[in-house]
Amino acid sequence: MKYTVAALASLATMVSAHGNITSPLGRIAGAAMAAACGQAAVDAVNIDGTIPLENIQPATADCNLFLCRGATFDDNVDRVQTFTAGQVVDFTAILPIPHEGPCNVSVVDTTTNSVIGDPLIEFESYADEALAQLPANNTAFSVTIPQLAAGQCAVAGQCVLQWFWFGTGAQQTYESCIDFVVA
Ligand SMILES: [Cu+2]
Repeated sequence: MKYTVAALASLATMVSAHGNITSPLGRIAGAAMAAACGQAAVDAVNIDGTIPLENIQPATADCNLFLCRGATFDDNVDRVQTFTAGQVVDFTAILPIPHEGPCNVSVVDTTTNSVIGDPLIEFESYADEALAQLPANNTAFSVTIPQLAAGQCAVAGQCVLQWFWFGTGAQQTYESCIDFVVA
């Protein structure tokens, strides 16, 4: 796809970072996402990995932005991490443009896009731009891998740890996913 000058200019205005998880290694956008969401969506995410899903125009009905901001397992089969129940997993977030709102990290069943169990960590008020400085745990926090039912999250692609943040005032939704299996 060739971009017009106007399209490039509109892409450029989207380069205004908001937030993302930088560790553990998260899902990235690739060919499978491009097939469902369009190459422009992949390009937008690759230009600015911190954009909210509202900034992405899905190309087809198969583009599910409300799971991992459209990033798919097929593009991330070599990024699956193995955790054990009780393991403490450290997260690092970047929040260049904070927006106050709720945030959580949950185990999500990717087949049904449903949360398994309780959130592993939950913030009622996250990334509050009214604060002079964000609490340290907004950008560095840990979760503990829960004891799951037998067979749950045992197969790669079945489950992700999803960081979900909604900026209430900005009306922007952020999602980062880590593919994992429980050993
Ligand atoms: Cu934002």
